[in-house]
Amino acid sequence: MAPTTKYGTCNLCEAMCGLEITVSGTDVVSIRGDAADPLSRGHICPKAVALGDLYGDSDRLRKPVRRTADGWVEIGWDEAFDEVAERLAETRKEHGANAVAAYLGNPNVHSLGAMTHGVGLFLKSLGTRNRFSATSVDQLPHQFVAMLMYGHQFLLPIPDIDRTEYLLVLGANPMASNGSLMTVPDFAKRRKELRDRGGRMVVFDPRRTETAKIADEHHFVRPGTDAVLLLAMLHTIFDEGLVSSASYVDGLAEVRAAVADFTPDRAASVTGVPAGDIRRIAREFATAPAAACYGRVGLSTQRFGGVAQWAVQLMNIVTGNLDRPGGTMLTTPAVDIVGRGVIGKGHFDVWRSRVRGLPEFAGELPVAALAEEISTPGKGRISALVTVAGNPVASTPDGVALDKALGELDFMVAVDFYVNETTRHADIILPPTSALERDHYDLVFHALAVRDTAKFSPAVFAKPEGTKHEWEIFTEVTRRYRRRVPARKLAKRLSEAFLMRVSPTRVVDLALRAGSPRLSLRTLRRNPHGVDLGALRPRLPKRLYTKDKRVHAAPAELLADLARVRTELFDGRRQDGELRLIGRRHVRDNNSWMHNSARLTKGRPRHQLLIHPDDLAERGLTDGQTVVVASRVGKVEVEALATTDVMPGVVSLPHGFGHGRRGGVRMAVATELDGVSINDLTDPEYLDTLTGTSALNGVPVSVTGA
Ligand SMILES: Nc1nc2c(c(=O)[nH]1)N[C@H]1C(S)=C(S)[C@@H](COP(=O)(O)OP(=O)(O)OC[C@H]3O[C@@H](n4cnc5c(=O)[nH]c(N)nc54)[C@H](O)[C@@H]3O)O[C@H]1N2
Ligand SMILES: Nc1nc2c(c(=O)[nH]1)N[C@H]1C(S)=C(S)[C@@H](COP(=O)(O)OP(=O)(O)OC[C@H]3O[C@@H](n4cnc5c(=O)[nH]c(N)nc54)[C@H](O)[C@@H]3O)O[C@H]1N2
Ligand code: SF4
Ligand SMILES: [Mo]
Repeated sequence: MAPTTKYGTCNLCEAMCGLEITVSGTDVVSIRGDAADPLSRGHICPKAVALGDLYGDSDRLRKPVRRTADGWVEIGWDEAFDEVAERLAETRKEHGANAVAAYLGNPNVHSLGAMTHGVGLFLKSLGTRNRFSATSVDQLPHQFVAMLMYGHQFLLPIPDIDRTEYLLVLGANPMASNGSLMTVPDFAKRRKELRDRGGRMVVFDPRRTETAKIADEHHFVRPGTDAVLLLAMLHTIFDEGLVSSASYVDGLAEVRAAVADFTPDRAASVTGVPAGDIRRIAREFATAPAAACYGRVGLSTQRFGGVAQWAVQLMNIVTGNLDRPGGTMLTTPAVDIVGRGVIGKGHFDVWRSRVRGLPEFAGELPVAALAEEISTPGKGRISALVTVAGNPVASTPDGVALDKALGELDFMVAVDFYVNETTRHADIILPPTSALERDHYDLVFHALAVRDTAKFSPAVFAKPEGTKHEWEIFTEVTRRYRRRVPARKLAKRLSEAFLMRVSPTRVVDLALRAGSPRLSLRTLRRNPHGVDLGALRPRLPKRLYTKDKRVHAAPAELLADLARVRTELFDGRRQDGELRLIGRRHVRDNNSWMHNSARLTKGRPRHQLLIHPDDLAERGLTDGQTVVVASRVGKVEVEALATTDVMPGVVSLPHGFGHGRRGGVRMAVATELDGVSINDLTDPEYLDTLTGTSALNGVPVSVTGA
């Protein structure tokens, strides 16, 4: 068949790269970057090509399967839908709505149908307070702080990287991740443009990362101490009279008082960063023509994630960089998920988890509580679980305990196309089509991008016979479930009846037509590379969702949490020989789930424990040997790799390895890969206790010979 060219969007990470895909019949011939995409400008990373591998993967499920004593058996969709609806409704009838729990993984936000019909329709029908997601092992502190300061959990200021003169990066590695809560395809090129216009990039990270290596300055910082580092920078900015903040900001006097004892000298002993550097960088940041402070996963998934993200916002606010070109800015997306109420403002601690009493945020409980909510008997116990695009056994703390807990469920259904560490426990798996087989519009990441654009990408391939899209799966399960649950128990929202009748693509069309600028699917279909809506523009104070339309710089919850920072970091003593575990990402890995592509996994192994040579020597260990890494909850054996790229006292393992260690995972390439799961070491009790976010970084561990 003659090859044809199609244009698409990669949905694997947040960068939304434009793709030029050559296809022949139902085969992918090649995948390249789309040079005409106004946001990604031709950039792709190696994972884009693996979208073709995912599409062709023979381990990828296309039909529903049931787990039986003799293994997995394919069943018909009708039978699968009925059984799932019946078992969920039955559990609700017998034990109440909260006995059915749901866990939503990261790919939900990358899938249009999962957003509209999964989150928007199915989940609401379940009416459970036992909702969990990857949010509490990721960006929860960002949303928590945005809710308190700006009045809406999704008013997340984005670094205006294309115009900044000073980019201060903490706990993020965009050279590997391609940016997060900062959709920034081609970080390397934008970094180069920053340098070419005379700007600087400064990175704080316990590892000399790929991003650190192309920075003007990189400083090691002890894991979990960034809050103190940033508060000391704020101290300096107040101290030296460098504050210049907008008129709509309240609470700066309280902030000033609160940071008074966070002196650079004190911070130096806590963080390992010299006081002179803290003062100098604070000064440079405050006096740059335009500067943006950005902190990501390394800051949010640590003991003081809430305070650290608050301090990031304050850095931008007190220096007048919030809402300024080249500072941090809000987006103006064509589909305004904030303005249209698709994502609510957020709420906190309206209910708590049953066993440990952890607070909900925006309707979700911390996933660190999931295993105990299943394993602890009593009224209100979770006995049925729905997972959608999630692999919590590999991706949330204490995978061993969760793995065991999943085995104790009465019923589990997974909407997923792989049998992996988590879904192997499901009674039924409902597999959706893969990315190249479905329409795509990015509802979430357009709202987090460094430039306003809009793009609709129709499915590259027609849906193969006998397969279902995610939204079709959710519509069918919801229909059959609602039939089995008394109507008075179900939410009666107009939107739900409406969603039962329309496709996600139609939803996008309607939303585009209601937006500003007024677009439509027709316009976007005519512009397959995407429409450029321009650089980010000032939106404040109008865009604020606080009742008084003012920025609240000093929320009481965050001020109060400083007591915990002081107790643990000022007064706490580091133990001799103690090591702190941090994670890492690589451009060829994607959380825990893209390891079945031989193209991505081949080459130099990247599963090892990174450790400083001095720390190895101190323990009488040698480079390359197998070591035992132990934490409060678990133990793994893995090869050590000596490197001065990690700071002394810090060790690093990548997230999402170890697929072959548990048995029952049906991913032929992935299970052959060496490595262990870092989350067999992370601790469900090691939290940012303010927000309930797991502290996956900075976990105390020991390393000994095997
Ligand atoms: N120690 C440590 N742990 C971490 C992290 C860390 O840095 N260190 N990072 C955390 C972060 S930031 C995140 S976001 C979480 C991720 O945590 P999860 O989202 O729970 O895990 P993933 O590994 O992303 O698994 C995604 C699952 O979705 C399935 N899937 C992929 N695409 C689709 C699709 O289109 N539809 C459906 N229905 N299923 C699909 C895959 O088969 C896989 O089962 O992990 C967190 N865990
Ligand atoms: N290739 C690839 N891209 C991805 C993903 C992937 O798995 N692979 N995952 C996607 C997802 S779900 C997300 S959320 C984003 C995450 O995007 P990023 O946040 O950019 O990702 P990480 O590489 O985890 O960067 C976190 C950095 O924090 C550092 N760190 C750890 N602890 C601390 C600390 O206490 N203080 C400081 N200052 N730094 C610390 C780590 O060394 C690491 O370099 O990436 C997305 N993009
Ligand atoms: S950076 Fe890579 S994985 Fe991310 S969207 Fe672009 S091509 Fe896809
Ligand atoms: Mo994430």
